[in-house]
Amino acid sequence: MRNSALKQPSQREDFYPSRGTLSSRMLEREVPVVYPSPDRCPIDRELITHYRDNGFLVLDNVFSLDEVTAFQQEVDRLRSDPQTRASGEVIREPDSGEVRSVFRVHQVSSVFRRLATDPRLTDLASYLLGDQIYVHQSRVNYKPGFRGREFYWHSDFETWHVEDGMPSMRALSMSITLTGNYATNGPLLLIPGSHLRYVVCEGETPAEHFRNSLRKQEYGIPDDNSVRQLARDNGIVAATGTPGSVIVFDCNLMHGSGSNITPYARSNVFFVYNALSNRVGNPYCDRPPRPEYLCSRETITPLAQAKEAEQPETRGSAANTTRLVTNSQAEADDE
Ligand SMILES: O=C(O)CCC(=O)C(=O)O
Repeated sequence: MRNSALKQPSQREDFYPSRGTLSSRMLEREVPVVYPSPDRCPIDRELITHYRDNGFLVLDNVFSLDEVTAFQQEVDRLRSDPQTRASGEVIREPDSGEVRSVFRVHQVSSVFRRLATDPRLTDLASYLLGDQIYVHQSRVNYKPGFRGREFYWHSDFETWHVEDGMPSMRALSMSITLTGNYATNGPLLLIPGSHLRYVVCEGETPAEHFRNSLRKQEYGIPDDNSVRQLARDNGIVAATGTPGSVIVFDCNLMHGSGSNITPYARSNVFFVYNALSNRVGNPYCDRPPRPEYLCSRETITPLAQAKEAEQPETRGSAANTTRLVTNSQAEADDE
């Protein structure tokens, strides 16, 4: 097992090379998915095993409808707030210009700052990562009805490693569903088990890649054969859920989502938790680091300290009900 401690850039070996002159191939993951933790396990151990083997979990009814209503109101406020819209930290739909993503919500919104430090999320994240944690990135993805565009297949870790300098796979995302995520309105699509393989991507990282990649990603995406192989081995699951559910997924899980042509907007808020020992270094590509709103580099606050600074208004158990999503269940959800 490799030591994932951050090395100085000059001595730093790149265990997950990608892009540049490399051709596409798959590397085996060599680091754990669930790290040893001295803390009490906040959910059933069966669910931890499911997460370890599949790379994701869907937890239902974590947040109440009243809480979700407050989160939705905050998304509406942020999307129409002139200061947020002018901040350069907002991504618009390529065609319609509608706001697609708002970044750094854990810093610009007190509602989402409290949510990012809510123990229902952070206890599980720090348990799985076996370390103190901090928010590497946060964003609301608002996929409007009718013309909400897709997010093409990718592993987040590939981008965070190459463009942000995240050394190892010791990070995860939690996506809180703010609307119904139905099989029909562009839910997250996940390839179970794909977190155990790293897909080397092709192509030189363009200058200021983030300006286009967040609207439509064309570099740092897997080749068709790799997706075909991963899907053939493990299938594809649609992570559906009622508002207030939490989708937890490993940083290297292959995922994406289709466009939304239904009248029903699909919106989710994402927090990416990284282990403190896995802080980012220099990017592994030959480009300057991405801006702070996409990757915490200068402002890293361990969440235990953030919690002391501001207590969440509500506390509760990790999840009221939980669900193991299998391929057959995803198919049943479609009906
Ligand atoms: O919101 C989605 O459907 C996908 C989001 C995603 O994959 C990402 O932001 O990395």
